[in-house]
Amino acid sequence: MDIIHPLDRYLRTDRLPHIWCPGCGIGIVISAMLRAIDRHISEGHFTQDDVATVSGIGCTARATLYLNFDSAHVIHGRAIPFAIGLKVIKPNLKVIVIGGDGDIAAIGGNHLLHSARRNMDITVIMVNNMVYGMTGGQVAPTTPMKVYTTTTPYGNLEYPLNLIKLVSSLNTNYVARASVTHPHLIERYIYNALSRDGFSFIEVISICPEVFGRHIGFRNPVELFNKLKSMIKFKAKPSIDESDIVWGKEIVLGEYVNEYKSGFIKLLYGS
Ligand SMILES: Cc1ncc(C[n+]2csc(CCOP(=O)(O)OP(=O)(O)O)c2C)c(N)n1
Repeated sequence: MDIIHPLDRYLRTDRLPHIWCPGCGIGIVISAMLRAIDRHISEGHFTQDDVATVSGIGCTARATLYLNFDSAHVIHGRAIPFAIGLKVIKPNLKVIVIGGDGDIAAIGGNHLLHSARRNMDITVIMVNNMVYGMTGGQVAPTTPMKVYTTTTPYGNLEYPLNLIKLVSSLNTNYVARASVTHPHLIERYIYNALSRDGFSFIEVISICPEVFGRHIGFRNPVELFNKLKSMIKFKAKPSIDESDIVWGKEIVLGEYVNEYKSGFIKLLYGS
């Protein structure tokens, strides 16, 4: 007998099994995202047909292939411009971009800046596993200092981008950081992001056991998960000054920006 999960209606189950490695954090993010969307749908705020998801290339970006919404899987780094075009032409859609830290903050970093600056009415979920996962664990702009990656064999010498600080400095309505170690926060922040106009950004700290954890000595996903969990600290009102990520030190979760200014679409079409 087939077992039907209540969230199956939001998945293209015929596309399963997925490509993600055992212990990967992406599945935790996707299920939390679906629970957040499901809550909005059951509360009558929008319907499944009102949701569109857009992604570029990468392990995280692969999600749109499995999600049962109108979806676009576009080229690496260009999910945000595609999402903006979609939102401008179909302003009633809830447009969600999901991607890795490489997709969103490296090759796609310029688009992130300018969509945030415009307070463009889209939600960006960036799954930060601190490396380029799909291509084998190369250094990313988010890799913490001193960490070994396949392209930094003597440890990363570059100071990482702090996306919370960066996006918060722009004209955005919502900036939050969650972690796969605390899925209820991912769900809550995605729900909150989808409850407002303007630009919303959620960084989800994740684990890549295969090409991040294994390379720095974690022998299995649980060890890496527990290490991350030991670093996580939730704050109801976090300060941007405490949002830097240093591997081995506290990583502060919370809602850093939580505002309800008019978004770009209202300026464009009037209210
Ligand atoms: C224009 C272009 N440059 C580079 C690549 C190779 N590439 C594919 S995925 C990827 C990065 C993946 O890392 P991330 O976006 O962090 O996602 P993850 O796989 O870790 O979820 C790169 C560099 C590509 N597909 N297209």
